Amino acid sequence: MTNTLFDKRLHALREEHDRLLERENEPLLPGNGIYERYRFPVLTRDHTPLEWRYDLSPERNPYCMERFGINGTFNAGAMFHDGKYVLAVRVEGNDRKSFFAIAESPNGIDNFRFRKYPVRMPETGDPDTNVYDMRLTAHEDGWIYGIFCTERKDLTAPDDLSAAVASAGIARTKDLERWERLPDLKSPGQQRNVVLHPEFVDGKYALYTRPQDSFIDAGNGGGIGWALIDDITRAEVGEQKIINGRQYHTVKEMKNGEGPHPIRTPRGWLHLAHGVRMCAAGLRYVLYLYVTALDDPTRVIAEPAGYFMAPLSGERVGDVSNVLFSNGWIADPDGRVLIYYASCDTRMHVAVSSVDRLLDYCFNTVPDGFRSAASVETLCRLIDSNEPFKQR
Ligand code: M1P
Repeated sequence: MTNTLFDKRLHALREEHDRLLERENEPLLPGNGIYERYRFPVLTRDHTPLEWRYDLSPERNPYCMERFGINGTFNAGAMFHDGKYVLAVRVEGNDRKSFFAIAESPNGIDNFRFRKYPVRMPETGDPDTNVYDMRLTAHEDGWIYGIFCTERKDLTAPDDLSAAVASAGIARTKDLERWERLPDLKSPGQQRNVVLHPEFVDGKYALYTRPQDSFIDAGNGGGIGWALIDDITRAEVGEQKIINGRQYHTVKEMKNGEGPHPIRTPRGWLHLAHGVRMCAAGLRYVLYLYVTALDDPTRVIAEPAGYFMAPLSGERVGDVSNVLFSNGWIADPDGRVLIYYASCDTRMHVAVSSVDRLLDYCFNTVPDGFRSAASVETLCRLIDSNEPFKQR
């Protein structure tokens, strides 16, 4: 017997899904000159394949209803691989569990499609409760590494059902399909936002870390740390140096964390990070840039004041409001930079810039003066220097 309801619904779902996946994206002009945001999110939960969400048998699913709900697609690692722009997306189900799935696009700005299956990430002897926020690094050792947060129940607080422990999971692959799980990073405290530097430093692997006192709180120290690792197959943080700290009355007063691995440029390592501050509405996550020296990736040589990107308009609404987060960007050989950022732990967007523009921004934006009067002086200097050009 035919099931008209089922057929009608499936037809409508397929049409809508195809339309969404094929929709062309467009830059929002004129923008701020530093980067161009694009009009449409590049990935939402509606982009996930219908085969993931629906049982397509009219007998088993006569109402054609969702059987596996997807809550969000966000915080994606990124790289160019095999001729495609690839995102290692944090997909979160309605059950709150996150997992990774690879989505690919021919141009990096639209037409992203998920591979047939999500990533089957091997577990360690101590199974992860939740995994998320993978940073991809094509390391000079020849492997592609995925470093991500693995979260488990805090067994020292059995009665506190929200007490958790965050550590860095480490996996590697050659094809983004088959993953070899390595032991988790051993660290004196909790860790999130751990990122592998793409080159050896003094013959060692180098990690950007984010030591934290508890699951949410960065604690008293905090900041973006740096640790050298002898053996990535048994990675252990020994000495940890804070290279980009938190600071009172800045966008990173509460905490910060490295985004994707930095891009090597002629003027230094270009870093993208997130900064968090507290306000009446709760935590506010924004993105900022800084540059470190080529001969010493731990030495900051430029850091513009304030944020580079903050949530705007529709980006402000989502599961965890007031959040921009980025753990993926791609630098094309011609200098174009695609910045993949997530809004409100819900969806993925792209903004486009170039290495030249981002360096211009970093070296020519005045650093934070830490006082209102210093900001006013910066502004007045700009107004004065604009005097001769007012009629242009
Ligand atoms: O909810 C905002 C972000 O919170 C965490 O980031 P951080 O460790 O810097 O506080 C992460 O859980 C991240 O996934 C999330 O987007």
